Amino acid sequence: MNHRISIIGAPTDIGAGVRGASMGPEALRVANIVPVLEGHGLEVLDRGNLNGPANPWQPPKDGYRHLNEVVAWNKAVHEAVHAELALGRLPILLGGDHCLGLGSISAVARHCRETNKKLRILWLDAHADFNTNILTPSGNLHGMPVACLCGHGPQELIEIGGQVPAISPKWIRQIGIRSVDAGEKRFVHEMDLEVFDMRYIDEMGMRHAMELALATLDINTHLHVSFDVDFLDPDVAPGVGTTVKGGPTYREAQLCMEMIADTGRLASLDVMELNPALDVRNATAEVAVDLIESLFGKSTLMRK
Ligand code: 5AB
Ligand code: MN
Ligand code: MN
Ligand code: MN
Repeated sequence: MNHRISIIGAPTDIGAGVRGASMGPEALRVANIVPVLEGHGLEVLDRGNLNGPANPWQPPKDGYRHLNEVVAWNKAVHEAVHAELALGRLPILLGGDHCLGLGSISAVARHCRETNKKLRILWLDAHADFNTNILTPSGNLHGMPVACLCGHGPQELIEIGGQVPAISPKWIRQIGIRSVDAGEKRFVHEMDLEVFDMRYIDEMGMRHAMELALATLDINTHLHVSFDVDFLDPDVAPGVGTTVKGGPTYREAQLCMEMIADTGRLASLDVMELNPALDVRNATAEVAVDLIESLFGKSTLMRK
């Protein structure tokens, strides 16, 4: 794995339905994300925070809330993530709400085109984030980034990566899903997304789900993880705007991260949707940092 890490903060809640994810980057810094990674021998550069428009808190127009502002933030994220990849570094995007997954992953996809790499995306989330302006119950763009990446969304957003669609649905594996809207569900099936939902994890276990999600990676694969903190059960991670009961436990989430680390292929990461305004003494930020530590190779005594 690349040992040169760049932290990029994107302090906005522009795509969310609840305010507060804009404070996520700072809470993760307060929870010691930089020294914890340095403790594993990684070289960490904190690039500070990106800038973008304020949240005007308006109702949706044509099925989208804050589309212009979401485009501006995603352009900034796209350029920042792409610049770190071009320098041969491993970007960690600290959100910010999950609409920014579009900017981040479109940058990763562009880098993979430029360097002839295969891309595999793990989407760790309670939600599929596969809505469109027709299907969405809310108009919130944090519920739409996966659809946008696959080419279904407003032109000015889907073309940010320079190629439409930015990715193929075949490159994605979704894990931990347990809240999908009715129309969104039909669309997920229509596009044939590979989803390891909570029912699958209950029946087959996290280990089996991750074995399949990580199958067929090879030396030429760029592995991107988009970690929505609401992936976790609200008992361990209350500090998110859209909690959904029945998520992975702390141990299941650790195993998920450890199995990703074992592949040695992790090349970029998003840590999204942490909402310090809803957290309890920064506990969710600390859990997120714990899990990120495992993702970067913290191991128990059994492995070296
Ligand atoms: B998140 C919902 N499906 O579209 C919608 O937190 C929730 O980035 C989306 O996964 C949650 O508004 C978006 C009801
Ligand atoms: Mn999400
Ligand atoms: Mn979510
Ligand atoms: Mn959320």
